[in-house]
Amino acid sequence: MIAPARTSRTAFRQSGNVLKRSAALWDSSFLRACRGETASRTPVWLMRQAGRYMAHYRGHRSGRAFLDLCKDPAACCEVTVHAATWLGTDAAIIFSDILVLLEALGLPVEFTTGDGPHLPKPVRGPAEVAALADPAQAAADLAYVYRAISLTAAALPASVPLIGFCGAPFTLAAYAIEGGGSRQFARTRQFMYHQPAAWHALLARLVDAAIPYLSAQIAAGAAAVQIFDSWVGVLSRPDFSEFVAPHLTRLSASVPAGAPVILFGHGTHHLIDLIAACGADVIGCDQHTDLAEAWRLGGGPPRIAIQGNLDPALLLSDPGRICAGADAVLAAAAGRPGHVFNLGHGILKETDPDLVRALVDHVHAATAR
Ligand code: 1CP
Repeated sequence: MIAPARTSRTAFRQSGNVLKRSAALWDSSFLRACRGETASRTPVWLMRQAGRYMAHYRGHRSGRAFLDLCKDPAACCEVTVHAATWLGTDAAIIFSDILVLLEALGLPVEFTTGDGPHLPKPVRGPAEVAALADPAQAAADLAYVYRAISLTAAALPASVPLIGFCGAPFTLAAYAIEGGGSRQFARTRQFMYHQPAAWHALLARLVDAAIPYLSAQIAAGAAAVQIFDSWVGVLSRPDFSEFVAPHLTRLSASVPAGAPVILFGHGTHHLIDLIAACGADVIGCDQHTDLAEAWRLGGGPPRIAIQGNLDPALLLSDPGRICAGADAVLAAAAGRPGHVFNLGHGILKETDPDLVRALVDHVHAATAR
């Protein structure tokens, strides 16, 4: 069964922050597509568009810890604006990380060894859930994110919306329980099956913090929000419905009207209808998801908009292969209103930035209407 949309897309109100940035923003190709409306061309932005593949980013990052960069609003603004303007994307995503919310909730996060985060005080039972910081206080402690957003929203071109974000309850819980990244999420699922009360209490606490966190990002100037459920694809449909959907639904429903909600998951092609029923305006699809099928399962345009889904590994190839891959994504979208072009997951750090810029140009040229 398909749940009603969180709000009627056509009834999106021109809420505070949108008004601040005028009709150019409201009419931007990105926000039009999120509302399921036709746009002058298919909007494009790319997950991890400001990241390690870019020399400019590496320059800001060198000699400092990753989280120190996240806590420097001027540097976050600079990195975000540079990536969006250099690439010519139709939206920017604020430079930050989903794990800052866990840190604010009292779980220290370290980025010391190689690529992955490490959380030295993982959540293993009800005692650690009860010891988490007050959710409202945690959101208030993230003032550096709101400052970065207000600086960035003011610095971006008038027609380029800024996307705020947070981690989804499952993906945040997985980092909190595993104490870092994982392949199988065995501890997470053991926790879920054997300590269901503590599991639901943990996800409720994460949502209690994410609600004021996203609201404050929107108040600071974010025009849309993306909820990253990067790892929820490991769950079966029944487990998603039982252990995740009620929490994700409460989070999506709490986002102030006017700011579209993008729900992104990786490996979630078997969950698309269930994710759509959680109340997203836009479903972010990975490269293994059939876009036409995603639209059908989500209720079709204009009920749902779809974001995706070029394989990020294709950007390691050559211009001919990349353009052919982009054309295949556009053919699957078939000109439906409400397509936001993106990758199926984040840009890989080995990617040549010139090829990324060529991809953005190609999507624009191929879809000018
Ligand atoms: O060494 C470095 O410079 C750090 C690399 C890095 C970067 C550039 C990390 C560590 N995070 C980020 C930025 C980031 N993270 C952004 C903003 C930049 C942009 O998109 O342009 C965003 C939206 C995120 C969100 C994020 N962090 C997610 C969800 C997206 C996804 O990739 O699925 C996840 C899972 C994280 C955790 C995280 N942070 C960093 C890494 C390497 C990881 C993944 C670790 C793992 O595999 O478990």
